[in-house]
This record gives sequence, C-alpha cells and structure tokens, in this order.
Amino acid sequence: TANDIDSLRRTLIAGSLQVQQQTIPKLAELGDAGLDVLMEFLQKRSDTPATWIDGKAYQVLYNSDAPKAKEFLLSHFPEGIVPLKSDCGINYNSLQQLLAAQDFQAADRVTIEKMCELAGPTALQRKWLYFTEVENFPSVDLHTINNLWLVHSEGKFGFSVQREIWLGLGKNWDNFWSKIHWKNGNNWTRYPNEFTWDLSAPRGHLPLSNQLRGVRVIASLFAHPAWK
Ligand code: UYC
Repeated sequence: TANDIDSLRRTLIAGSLQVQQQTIPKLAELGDAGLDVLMEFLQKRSDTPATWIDGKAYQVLYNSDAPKAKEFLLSHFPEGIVPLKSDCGINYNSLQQLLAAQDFQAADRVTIEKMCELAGPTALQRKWLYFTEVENFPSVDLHTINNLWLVHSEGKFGFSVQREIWLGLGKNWDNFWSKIHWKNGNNWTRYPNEFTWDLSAPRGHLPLSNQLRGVRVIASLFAHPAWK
C-alpha cells in the first residue's frame, strides 16, 4: 500500500547503513512505486560522492526491466554513479557495467586488462604488469577503479580494502593470503574456479592479482601514493 511505501521511504532516508541495506531489496519487490523511491533517493544524494548504499540502489535500477528505471538512469546516470575519471583517456564504462551487474569474475578480468592499458601498449600485449609500471599509474585512474569496486561490493572489494588488511597484518604476505582466501594452508587458491565470485567472499578477496611472478606488483600497488 501507499502507506507501506511511505514508511519504507522514510526508513531508507533516515535509517542506519544496515537498515538501509535491508530496505532496498524490500522496495525492489514493490514494483514501480518502490523503484520511484529508489530513484528519488539516488537523485537526492547525487551531489555527494557515491557510497555502497547508493551502489545497492543503483544496482536495483540497473538490473530492473522497468522502462521507467532505464529512462531514469539514461538521463541522470548514463555512466553510473562513480565518476569515470581518467588521466590517460581510458574508458572505464565496461568495468562499471560489469560491476553494476555484479559479474565479479568478468569485472576482475577487465580490471587486469584496464591496468595493462594504463601501463601502455607493451603491457597490453604482454597481458601482465611490471612493478615499475604500477609506480607510474596516475592516482586518478587507480581511484576510479578502486571506487567502482568499493561502491558495487558493499565496500568489501578493492585495492584500498586489501591494503588496509595487509597493513593491519604488519605487511605479512602469508597471513594476508590466508585472510583474503588466496591461500589455504600451503595451497594457492586455483584460478579461476577456487575463487569466490560473489559477495560471500571474505573482505579483500577481489580484485585478484596473479602472484605467479612474485609480490612486487601488488607491493607496488599498495605503496602507491594514491592511497595516502
Ligand atoms: N592465481 O594462484 N595463475 C591467473 C591468482 C599464482 C597461474 C590469472 C591469484 C600461484 C598460472 C589470475 C592466486 C600460482 C596462470 C590469477 C593464484 C599461479 C595463472 C589470470 C593466489 C601457482 C596461467 C590472469 C595468490 C602456484 C596464466 C593472468 C599464466 C593465471 C590470480 C599460477 C587473475 C590471486 C603462485 C600458471 N592467476 N598463480 O595473470 O600467467 O594470467 O601463465 O599466484
């Protein structure tokens, strides 16, 4: 009823993060009237940086078949809710779309690809990075990639999350691999099927970075001035 909608609307606006998180799927079940509330919510908050709660609301609209939702996103958020800034003219639209659709496995592949693109044509052809290339990445682009992951993962995934965990473990790599389930005892998690490609994964599980050639690339990523 209109009453239920209005009560959920007020809960969404004023509730704690946890309450907001629970309210969004309830609104999603209520059809057009629920979607209206989510649209209003997103639009009202669009002058401040997007959080993962905005991400949740956006994802409902993005994955909805309702023409109204599609029109709204096209006119108000054609490139999503995270500004797709790049210092080198890189287009992050495909990453935005995969994360909005919660296709974390494809988003992970695109993340690796975009970082190679960021490093230049030789890295793009090589399909992996040198740590010296990572040092030269513009902070703007790292922030864009990281914010896309954060906003579309309830704040669970992203380089900044991984870096915080690693710092909290006194920069101990082995404890870090276990904590984010990249290693189980002495065994490396096997790519791709042993990784967890949804939000049931531990914090910091994604995005991946292949450790086949050692820790220098990820160490360089965590040491980047972007995170200071
Ligand atoms: N893989 O095991 N990985 C690949 C990870 C390792 C290996 C790709 C992560 C350990 C081989 C990604 C972990 C290891 C390939 C990741 C992991 C290993 C490959 C695809 C846990 C053997 C085939 C993108 C730390 C003991 C390709 C890419 C190749 C691929 C990620 C083997 C994203 C996080 C040490 C043989 N692994 N990788 O980079 O390069 O190719 O030969 O880390």
